[in-house]
Amino acid sequence: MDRRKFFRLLGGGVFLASALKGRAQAPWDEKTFEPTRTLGAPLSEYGGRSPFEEEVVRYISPNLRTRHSGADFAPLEKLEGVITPNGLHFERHHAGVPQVDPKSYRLVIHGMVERPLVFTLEDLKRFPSVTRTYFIECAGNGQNGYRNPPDPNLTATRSRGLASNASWTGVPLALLLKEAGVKPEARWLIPEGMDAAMYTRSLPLEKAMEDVLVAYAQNGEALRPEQGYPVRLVVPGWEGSIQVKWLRRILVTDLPAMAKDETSEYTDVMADGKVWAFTWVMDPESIITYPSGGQRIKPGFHEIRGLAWSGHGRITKVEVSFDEGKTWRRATLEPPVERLAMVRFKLPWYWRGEEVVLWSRAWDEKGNTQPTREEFFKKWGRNNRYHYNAIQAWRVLPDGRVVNGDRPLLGFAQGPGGGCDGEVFDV
Ligand SMILES: Nc1nc2c(c(=O)[nH]1)N[C@H]1C(S)=C(S)[C@@H](COP(=O)(O)O)O[C@H]1N2
Ligand SMILES: [Mo]
Repeated sequence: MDRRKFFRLLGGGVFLASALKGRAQAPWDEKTFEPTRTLGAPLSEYGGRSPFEEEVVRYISPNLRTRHSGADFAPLEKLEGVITPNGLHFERHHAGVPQVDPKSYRLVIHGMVERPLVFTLEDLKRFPSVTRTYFIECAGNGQNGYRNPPDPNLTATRSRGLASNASWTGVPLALLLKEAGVKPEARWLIPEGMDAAMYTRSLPLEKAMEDVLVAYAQNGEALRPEQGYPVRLVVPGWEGSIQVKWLRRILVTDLPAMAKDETSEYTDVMADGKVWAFTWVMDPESIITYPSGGQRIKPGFHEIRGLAWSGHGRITKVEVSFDEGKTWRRATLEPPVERLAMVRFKLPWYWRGEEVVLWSRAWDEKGNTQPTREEFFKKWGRNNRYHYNAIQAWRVLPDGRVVNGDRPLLGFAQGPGGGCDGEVFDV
C-alpha cells in the first residue's frame, strides 16, 4: 500500500499527523476525520494513551534546581478511581533513576543472621507472593501548606500530589528474613538502594515482620524504573522515604544507622528547636479533587470527589464542610475501602452560584482525623517542613473559578518550611 493511500485510510489530515508525533495539537477536523469510514490503527505491542490525553502528566516545578534530586507530583485532580497509573506515580529521587539489569540484579541479606543470603530476581519470584494495594506518600507531601500567606494558585496536584496508590506484588520481607534466620539480638534492618545516592534508611525489625513487602510488580507489570525497578521495599502506611527503591542490600543489626536521610532530612524540627526523628507513620489525609484549585464549574449539579488515606489503618469516614467547619456532611466511600490504601469519596452537591468554601477531613479506624491549619501549626510549630496534613480548603468564586481557600495565619512569619518538596527545596 502506498504511503498516501495509507494516510487517507487512517483519516489523514491534522489528526493523524499529530497522533504520529505523539501529541494532539489541534482538535480534529470533523470534515476530514470520520472514524466509521476509515480503517483504525493497527495492533500494537505496548498500548499508549489517546493523543488527546497527553496533557495529563506529572507536575514538575519550574523552580527545581535539578531534576535528579527532586520530586514531581501525581496529577490527582485528573485521575479517577483510586489506582495511580504507573506512568503518573509521583517520583522522588535523591540521585536520579539508575538503570538496573534484572539479570545481574542481586539482593543481599547479611549481618545478624544465621545464613547470609544472596537472592536473584528469579529467586525472589519463587517465594509465595502477596498482592496488596497501598498508598505511598512522601513525608514532604503538603509542604505547600507551610506557605504563608497561602499560594492562591494551588491545585490539588501541588497540594497533595506527592502521594500515589498502586497494587504492589512481592514477597513478604518476613519470609526472606526467616530464610536467613534472624539472630535474637537483632532489632533493626538497614536497607540500601543501588542508586548513586546509595540511599540508606533504618527500618525496625518489628515492622518488617508485620507487613513490609519486597516488591517487584506495580499494577500488574514490573515496577517502573522510577519506582525502583526491579525491586523496592513497600512499607505500608509509613512515609515514602523509608520505602527504599532499587533495593540491593539489607543489613540486619541491633542499632539504627542514623543515615543522612533519617537525620539531616526527614526529621521534624519542633517549635522549641527540638528535633523528632523516626516519625514514620503518615497521619490521615484527604483532598477534594473535584472541584479543586484551577478548575472552573457551572451552576447546577456536581459530584464532589476526592481521595483519602491514612497510615494508621482503614479510612472509616470522610466529611465535607461548606461553612469552614461549623457543620459537616458525610461523604460516601467507594468500596472496596482497603487498609493503608487510597479511598475515593463522593458527595452529591447542587451549586447555586454562591461563593462557598469546601473543606474535607478524613477519619481512620484509630479515631485520628485532620486538624485545621490553626490546630496543625499549634501542634507542629513553624519550623518543620514535613507531615503537613491540615484540612485543604477550596474556595468556589461566584464566577465558578476554584482557588485555594486556605486563610493566611495571623502572626505567622515565613519559616524555613516555606517551600515545597519538589518545588522550592532542593532536598
Ligand atoms: N534508593 C532510593 N530509594 C528511595 C528514594 C531514593 O532517592 N533512592 N527516595 C525515597 C523517598 S524520599 C520517597 S518519598 C519514595 C518515593 O517513591 P516513588 O518515587 O516510587 O514515588 O522513595 C524513597 N526511596
Ligand atoms: Mo520522600
